[in-house]
Amino acid sequence: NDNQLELKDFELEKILNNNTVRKTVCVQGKFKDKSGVALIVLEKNAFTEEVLDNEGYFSVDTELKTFFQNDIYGNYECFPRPSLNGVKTSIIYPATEKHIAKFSQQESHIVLETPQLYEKLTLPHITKEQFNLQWVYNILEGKSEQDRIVYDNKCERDGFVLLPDLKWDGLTKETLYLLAIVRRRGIKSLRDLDESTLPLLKRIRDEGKKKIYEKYKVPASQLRVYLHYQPSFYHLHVHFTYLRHEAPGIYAEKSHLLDTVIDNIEMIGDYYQRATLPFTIREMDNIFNIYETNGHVHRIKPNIENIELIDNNLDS
Ligand code: M7G
Repeated sequence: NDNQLELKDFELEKILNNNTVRKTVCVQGKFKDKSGVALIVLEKNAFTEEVLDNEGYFSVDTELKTFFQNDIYGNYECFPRPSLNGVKTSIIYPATEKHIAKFSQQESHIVLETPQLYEKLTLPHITKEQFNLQWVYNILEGKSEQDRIVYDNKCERDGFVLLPDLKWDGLTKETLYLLAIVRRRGIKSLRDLDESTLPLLKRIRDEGKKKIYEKYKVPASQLRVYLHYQPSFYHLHVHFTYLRHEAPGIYAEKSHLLDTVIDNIEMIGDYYQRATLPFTIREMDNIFNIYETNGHVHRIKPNIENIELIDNNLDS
């Protein structure tokens, strides 16, 4: 297949982000003889309970290279069977400037979005430019990832599709991560939720939890069910992650638990149209320029000491 992307054809240009705690790296480059920028995200897989048994790390095929041994303390590098060493790989091709910004390490800031600022600055921005939602429509219309769907409620008004997130292999319970994508179009984000969407939200919560228990045996009490604000994709979706898994994006400044959202709306029907919602923006995002121009946030200036450090490094 001519369109098949092969890693041997990838020409690395730049490391956008290297997270040594998460053991992930995002690199930018090109595929040989292809135009357009490609991003590749590599992530070392989590340990699963299966690979820790005798067939896995502690088997005759495992090689141990000694760094040092001192009294009762030993330090080694372990080379397990090659089949255990897969690296989770995501390729985005062709990638846009917005994808490059999304995956780059950069300064971020919190802004307080009042309803007025939402109308004046955020809404025009997300209406004008946002990530393409084609992948969402492909799922809803039965064109992609159909074999991954865990549950499909086809009700046009309050239905949704539940399936593994892009970031999850769909197998490793330890890193469980599913998405519920609503069927109804036009609900952009948390800001649009009100009394009229309560039945939909409750259905996602109740049926989502039930289906995840049936399929993965993770009880409802161990699921973290939440929405992001701002999301990357403005078609309403809800994240389901395993409480013990520190999934990316579960920070206080980005996540809103679905139970809290439902409760807020039950108390005050138009809560999310009246609330001030804090969210983070990063300096490479276009929306940063908009909030900066209007005086709501200021770019971090590189300070003199840092510049001297950079100069010194260049000399040596
Ligand atoms: P978000 O809150 O809009 O933005 O979540 P975030 O990426 O900043 O968290 C969108 C979610 O959709 C993320 O968890 C993505 O990993 C997931 N996602 C993105 N894409 C392009 C796909 C896809 O093609 N398939 C699936 N199954 N999930 C995706």
